[in-house]
Amino acid sequence: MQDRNPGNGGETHQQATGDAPVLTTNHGVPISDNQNSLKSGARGPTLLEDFVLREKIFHFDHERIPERIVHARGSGAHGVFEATDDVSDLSKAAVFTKGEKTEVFVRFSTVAGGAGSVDTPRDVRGFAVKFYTREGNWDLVGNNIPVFFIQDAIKFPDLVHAVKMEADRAYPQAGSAHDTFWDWASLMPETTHMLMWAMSDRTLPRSLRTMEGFGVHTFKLVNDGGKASFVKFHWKPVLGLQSTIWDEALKLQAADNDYHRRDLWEAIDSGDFPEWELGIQVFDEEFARAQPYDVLDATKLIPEDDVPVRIIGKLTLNRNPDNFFAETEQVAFLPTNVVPGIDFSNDPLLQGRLFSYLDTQNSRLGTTNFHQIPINAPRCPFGNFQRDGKMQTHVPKGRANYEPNSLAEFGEDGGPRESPKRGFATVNAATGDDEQGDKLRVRAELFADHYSQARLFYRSQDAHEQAHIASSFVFELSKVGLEAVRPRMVANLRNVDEELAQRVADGLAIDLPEKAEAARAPVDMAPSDALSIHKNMKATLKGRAVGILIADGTDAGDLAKVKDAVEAAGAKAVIVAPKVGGAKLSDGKTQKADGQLAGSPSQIFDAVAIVLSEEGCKTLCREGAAVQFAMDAFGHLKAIGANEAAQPLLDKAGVEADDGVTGLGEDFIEAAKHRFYDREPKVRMLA
Ligand code: HDE
Repeated sequence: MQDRNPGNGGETHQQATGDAPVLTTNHGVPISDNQNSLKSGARGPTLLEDFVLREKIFHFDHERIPERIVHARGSGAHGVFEATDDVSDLSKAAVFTKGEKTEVFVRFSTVAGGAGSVDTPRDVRGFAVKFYTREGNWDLVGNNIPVFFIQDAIKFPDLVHAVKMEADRAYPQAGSAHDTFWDWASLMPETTHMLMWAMSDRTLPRSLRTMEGFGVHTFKLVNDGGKASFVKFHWKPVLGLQSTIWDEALKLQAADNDYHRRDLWEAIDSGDFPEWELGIQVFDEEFARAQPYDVLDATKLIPEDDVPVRIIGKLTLNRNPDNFFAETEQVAFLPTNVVPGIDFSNDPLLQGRLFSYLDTQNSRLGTTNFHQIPINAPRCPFGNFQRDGKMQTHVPKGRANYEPNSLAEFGEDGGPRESPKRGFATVNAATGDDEQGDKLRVRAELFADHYSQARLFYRSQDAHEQAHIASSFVFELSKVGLEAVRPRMVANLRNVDEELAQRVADGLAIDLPEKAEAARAPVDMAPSDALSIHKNMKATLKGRAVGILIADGTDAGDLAKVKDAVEAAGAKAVIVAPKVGGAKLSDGKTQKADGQLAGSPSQIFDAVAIVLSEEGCKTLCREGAAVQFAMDAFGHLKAIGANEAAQPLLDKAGVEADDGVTGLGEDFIEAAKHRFYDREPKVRMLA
């Protein structure tokens, strides 16, 4: 008989792990050896009869399920939603009862990349919330941008095919800067408004915790009396808005593929729970009819200046998933999941979504019973006469699998019954979107205005944001190989803003093309501060991270002072040193590092402090990663606090004096709450 691997398997293993439960097969048979397959002789063939081996490999071979066709890359978290205002005059939904707490699961995502792609491409972010309400699940499946690329669901497959990696070459991954996307977008003027958002820093969020969320479509709220109002949903991050800039986002891709996933996980893990306020914009038919846009058109928003956002609740994410696959991967969001008190509008994009999401879960999760998977199952009691199907886990008792039945009269369980009083009833009140007419493949008249709100968005940005938008168009269109696409896109932009079009044309070094003919002449709308990131940032260090670069000889007192001040202001202080084991400080003690310099570049921080001795600075001036650390912090418009001895490193990195370059005192803590956009023309040519 051959020996087992010494120290592994069998009784010795069980003894070594104390009270650990016995490893079994999927069918409960105890396993004696999890290290060696069954062979005919030590050097002989493996035997087919080894059911332990076969089951293990069989299961492993099928571990992957099809990834989402869009939004494949995502990160999730559990939390709670608390209703904070009384809106019973607007909606009868229990989830909105003041004081009501509802369990939620949220999944954030990028759109274009595969499940393994990076967290920080220029891309729209998904913001999907499943509310497990006591009247069933409500899924608000939104994005971090309040409008969308297209107006009608029939164009969705074209959009997705155009933006994802090109069909023959399978690149680029997770990016829109390529031929097929811009070929298609430049032929589709209705994309223009969304393109303005996509080319802004909205698609480069600093953290999932510092971005807004939007339900996008117009929905309806319905009160107890059956009265319906139109509504748009908004998520406002308590930390305020915060975005990176393009060069930083590019470098983040190299520094940390999982930048957003890690940030979300670590924030929750450390008890720094991410929070958003839920807001609503409510309006009626009369308002809707008076606007120069159609409220059923998902390429249009409702300016907050016209209909202010009313805050009605708070979302807190307070628990990381126990298992990524079981929860974040298997969660199935359905825009069809509404509850009594919330209803759809006739937005033709929303109407298409109502089919797509249910359908896709069957191919993704492989069964119509996906609602039984724990992350998808309602937390309230649920039951009906749907039966059987693949992976059925419920065991319904009795004969009642049809309705009506009179089995209860014979002492049997007759099963559940419909409830006209409590049940969901589609709202039938006139709300301005329930028109009917001939069967036509058309769009409503105002849908033809593709430029007014794109103009509104551009003109609502500050000068720095406008420069970023123009530069993003230049960057993306410069990646396009089909040259005719560039002037075609600029021709559309002339309808948005002549100055923007000229900047993009100059950036591409092309002549300004003829203006594209607009299907409907754009109108001027009053600029809105709510559309700008810069006007909605908060001067705070809460939720942010400050990197503190040290080396051998760093003054222990100086380091302690800056670290304490950063932490007192609510930020995470992350010590970076050339060696992860730490640096020897002036007091002879070793200070451990949280990150090694080469793996902790300054782009992963919101601000940096550099605390060096003269000797330490001399050494770091010969270390490219240290010079780059300071150079990138400066280039990414961040605050840099440094002591005098660190000056040679700043000089070598080309750091110039400005309001964002400070000593290590209070002035640094103040500066670290900001980005220094005025610095940008010094460090890069923008369009
Ligand atoms: Fe989606 N979308 N979508 N979408 N979408 C999916 O559903 C679809 C649209 C959004 O974290 C898919 O379960 C169509 C708008 C998010 O699991 C799929 C149309 C908005 C997520 C699908 C749209 C979204 C998805 C892929 C045009 C913002 C990720 C896997 C009619 C309001 C949810 C899945 C998660 C996912 C279809 C347009 C947001 C294929 C047909 C507009 C956040 O069903």
